[in-house]
Amino acid sequence: MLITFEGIEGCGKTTQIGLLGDYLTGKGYSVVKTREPGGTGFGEALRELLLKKGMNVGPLCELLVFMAMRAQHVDEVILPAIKGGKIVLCDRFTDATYAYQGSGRKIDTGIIDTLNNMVTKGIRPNLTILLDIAVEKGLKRRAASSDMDRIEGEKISFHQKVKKAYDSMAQEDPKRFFIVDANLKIEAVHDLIKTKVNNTLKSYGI
Ligand code: T5A
Repeated sequence: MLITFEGIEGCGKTTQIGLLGDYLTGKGYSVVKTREPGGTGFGEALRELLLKKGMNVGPLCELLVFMAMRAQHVDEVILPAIKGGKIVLCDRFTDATYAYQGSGRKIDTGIIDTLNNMVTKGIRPNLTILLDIAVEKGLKRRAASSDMDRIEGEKISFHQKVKKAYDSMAQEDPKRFFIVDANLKIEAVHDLIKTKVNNTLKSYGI
């Protein structure tokens, strides 16, 4: 079972993955919490370089590095965990590439499709939680917690394109996407996610 968390900067993914992970573990499930970019030793090391403020990284280079990291992440962490019957909670996955590199950097979707299919080996999220919040509000929250990185520091128009892409993907695939109002209090967001995840697990007989 693969559950991914997506949304713009500062939408609260990390907070909610932490809460959901604790909740599911408390219920006796075996849970793996992971993230992209990162999730492996190699990926976490590259994450730092890739997001470093001031680093000159072109769109194609950025895309290929994200994909290289995803290939390692799928092989080393995600596939083995799924095969082992675990619930994988992943902070960003394939949708982030369509939103950021596709919509934000204007890279052709066909190229992203091909690379995503190659590196994921056909793995698709069973459920994607999209935390929905206005760009300005997300960035404000993000800026209040720590320094902004290279991508977070992009212009507001970039982040608006990213949000628009997430909204379209969720509209096109309402079965997989669950949109949550991320303006609500942390506990209220958690409650909505908990209910949805419980129903999803039930529907899979887990
Ligand atoms: N990326 C990634 C791509 O471009 N392409 C790709 O293919 C992939 C996989 C790193 C970057 O990588 C890019 C996108 C990103 O720019 P990241 O790991 O998601 O991605 O970045 P992080 O810095 O870890 O995450 P964010 O900063 O965006 O934050 P989160 O995880 O969404 O939010 P969180 O939980 O850390 O919360 C932020 C602040 O808000 C508060 C929290 O306490 C915290 O202070 N908060 C709330 N406050 C009020 N009400 C609520 N409901 C709140 N929820 C959280």
